[in-house]
Amino acid sequence: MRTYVGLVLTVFALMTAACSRSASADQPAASGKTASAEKRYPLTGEVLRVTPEAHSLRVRHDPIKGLMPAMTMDFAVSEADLKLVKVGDRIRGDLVPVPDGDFRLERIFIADKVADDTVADAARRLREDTQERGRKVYREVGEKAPAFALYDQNGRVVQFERYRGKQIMLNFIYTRCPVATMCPAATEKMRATQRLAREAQVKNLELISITLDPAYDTPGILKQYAEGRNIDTSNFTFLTGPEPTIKDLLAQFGVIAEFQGDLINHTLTTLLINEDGKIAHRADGSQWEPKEFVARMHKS
Ligand SMILES: [Cu+2]
Repeated sequence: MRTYVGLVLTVFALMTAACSRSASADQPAASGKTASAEKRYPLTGEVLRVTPEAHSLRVRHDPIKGLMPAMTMDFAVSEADLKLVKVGDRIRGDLVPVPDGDFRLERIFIADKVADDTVADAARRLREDTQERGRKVYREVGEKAPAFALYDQNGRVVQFERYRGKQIMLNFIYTRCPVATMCPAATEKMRATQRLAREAQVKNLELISITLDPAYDTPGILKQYAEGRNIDTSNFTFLTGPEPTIKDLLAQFGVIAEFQGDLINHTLTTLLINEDGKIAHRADGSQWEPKEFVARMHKS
């Protein structure tokens, strides 16, 4: 445990240095922090029309408290959110007034009471578990991985239990990571592992990347990330969800992440979880090899 903490702190120090350098060179113009300073109204409604050319959604929305009654309106939306929704979907999102009197719709999720309850329930249980474990929150190799429920890149709920009987490769990334050797490289290695495992006849592998940045990485953003990299999502899933859940998972899996504006100084950890939900192997840092992980997987 002592060695582990030492290692993580060293890696973290290196990473902090690496990330700070890029922070000044590659500061994104639109900051999430700025965006959250705008007035936002929670909106729910049904999608009536999707117009990709105009980046616009027609939504019949429910009454918006303190702003307007129920009505049908066209909203400007991001490319990422356009990818997520289709006509007939119930959605929820943030309505943001823009200076010219129009409205933008941001952070769109598929609205599904059962899914949302499942996520909230799992979040509460994970929170309790994390608090109960206290200083022993970190899960060692050989221990069970913590259960969770999150949203995938299609906006659907994914429960950890669904992966029973599967081998899981799991890591944490964020889509805005500007450090080529960190998240972008990690995603490439996950993809390489996916391919190698298939060649090695590993039939029950699932790859999971959980975002470090749930405030920005909505299902639509994750979908855009996966599509933009041509990732085969048949067994490679990107997950997001409530911030406390992400924090609890980071603590339990021993990953350190700290915001610096829009950038996140973070460590990298890649885990292999076996068919019984136990942590079989972990690699800290970016130096792991896909073939090492594939060698540890059960072939069938
Ligand atoms: Cu990163």
